[in-house]
Amino acid sequence: MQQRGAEPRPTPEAGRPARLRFPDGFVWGTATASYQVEGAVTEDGRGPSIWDTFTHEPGRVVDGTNGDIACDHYHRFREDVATMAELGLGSYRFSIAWPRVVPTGAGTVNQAGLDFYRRLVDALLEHGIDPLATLYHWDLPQPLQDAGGWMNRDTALRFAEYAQVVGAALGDRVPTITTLNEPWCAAFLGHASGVHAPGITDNAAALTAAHHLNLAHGLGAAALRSVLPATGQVSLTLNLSVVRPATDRADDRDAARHVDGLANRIFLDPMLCGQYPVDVLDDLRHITDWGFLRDGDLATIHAPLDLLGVNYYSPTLVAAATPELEQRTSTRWVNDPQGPDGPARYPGTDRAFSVPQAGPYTAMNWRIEPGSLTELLVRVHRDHPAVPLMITENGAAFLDEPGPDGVVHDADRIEYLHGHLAAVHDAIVQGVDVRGYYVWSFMDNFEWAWGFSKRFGLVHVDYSTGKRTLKDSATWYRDVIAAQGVD
Ligand code: IFM
Repeated sequence: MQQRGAEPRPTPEAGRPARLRFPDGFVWGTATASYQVEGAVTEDGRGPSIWDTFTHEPGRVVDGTNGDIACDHYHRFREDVATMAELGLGSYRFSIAWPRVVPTGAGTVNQAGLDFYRRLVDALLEHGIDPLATLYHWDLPQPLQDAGGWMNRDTALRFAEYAQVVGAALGDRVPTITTLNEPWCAAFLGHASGVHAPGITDNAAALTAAHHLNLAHGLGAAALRSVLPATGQVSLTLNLSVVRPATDRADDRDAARHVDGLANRIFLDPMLCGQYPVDVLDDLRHITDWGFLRDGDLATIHAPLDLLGVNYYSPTLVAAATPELEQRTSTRWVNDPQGPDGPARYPGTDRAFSVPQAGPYTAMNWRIEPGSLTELLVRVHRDHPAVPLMITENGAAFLDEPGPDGVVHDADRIEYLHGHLAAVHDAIVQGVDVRGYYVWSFMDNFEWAWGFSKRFGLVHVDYSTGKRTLKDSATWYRDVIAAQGVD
C-alpha cells in the first residue's frame, strides 16, 4: 500500500463568511464513556473490568482516584438526560460497559446490565435525543484479561458475541452502534507505555493487541449486522493524528511518515482498505514477525462501515531520534498527549521524538490549533472518500471552577470549541462529508490516568456532592445548536 497523508494542507480561514451555518441534519451531540461517568461498579451484577483493577493499584492514577463513583451517572442519568434536552442536543454518545452486560466477558448475559442501557436509551428517545452507543471504550472484563486480554486472539471472538447480544437487545432503538473507541489507546497506552490499563510495557504485545482489536472490530461489525435492522448503522471511532515533521530534513520527514503509520494507517488501512501498510509492516519487523496475522483476518477486518468517527484534539510534531536531538531533550515524546508520568515508550519512539510545540495549550498541555482539524478531515476524505465522517470527540480541559457567582466562566473552552467548529465547517466547504460533531465531554469526568484532575465538561461536576452546574460553554453550545452554526 502506498504511503499517504503526512503532508500538511492549507486551510481557508481567510475567506470565511461571518456566520457559518451547518448543513440541515448536521448532528449536534456530546460524548461520555462508561467507566468515566457511571460509577456503580459493583451494582446489579456488573463484573470487574481492567480499569477497576488498574485504578486500585497504587501509583497508577496521578491523584489516586478511581471510577468507583465517578459522576454517578448510573443513578443520575435521568437528570443528565434532562440537561441534554435543555441544551437541545440531537444525540448523546455513550459507551456500554462490557462487564455490565457480560460480567465475566464470556457466556452468561446479565439482564440487569442490559436493562440499565435500555432505560438510558428510552430516556434519551423520550427527549428526542438519538443514542449513539459504543461497545468498547476500554473497560475489558477482568476475566478476559486474566486469559491474556487483547494479546489473546479469543478476546476478539468474545467481543463479537458481546456485540451480538447488545445489537439484538438495543438495535431496534439505537440507530448507530460503534464497535471500538480509539484502539490506538487500548493497544499502545495499555500495552506499551503502560499508562492505561492493563499497564503492560511491551512493544510486541502492543502490536499483537492492535491486530486483535482490529480483528474484534471486523468480527463485531459482522455480528452486529447479523442482528441489526436493515436501517441499523455500524461505525468505528479512531483517534487520528495530524503528524508533522519538525523540519524539512529527510530524516524528520521519514520520522513523520513512521509515526503517521503507527498512529493512523495501522488502523485506517486494514479497516477501510483491507491491508496493513507495507511501510508499517517493514518498519516494525525488529519488534514483531507479525505471526499473529492469519489468513482471512484482513478480509474480516475490512468490514463495511457506515460511518467513521474521528476523535481529534491537537497536532503532533516529530523529529528523527538522532543522538544530537537526544542530547537536547532529556525525554522522548515530551508532550505525550496521554502520559501523565513522563516519557512514553511505544512502537515508534525508538525512531522519532515528539517535539514540544508553541502554545496556546489546554490544561493537558495539548497545543490548540483548530486548522489542523480541517487538515485531518481533508486528508481522511482524500484517502477514503467513500466513508462519511463524524467528529465523535473534540474538546478541551481547562482549570475551571465556579467563581463567586457560582458559575464557571470558561471562555477558553468556548474559544477552543468555536475554532474547531469553524475548522469542521471549512472541511465541509471543501467537500468533506462530515455528518456531525460531539463535544468531549458532556460533563467533567474521570480522565483515566489523570483521575479527576482534568475537567473537559460543558457541565461542571462537584465530585464531593455530585452537583452539576452548567458552564458558560454549555449555554454557548445550546445557542450554537439553536442557530445551527457559529458566528
Ligand atoms: O477522556 C478521553 C476519552 O476517554 C477518549 N478520548 C480522549 C479523551 C480526553 O483525553
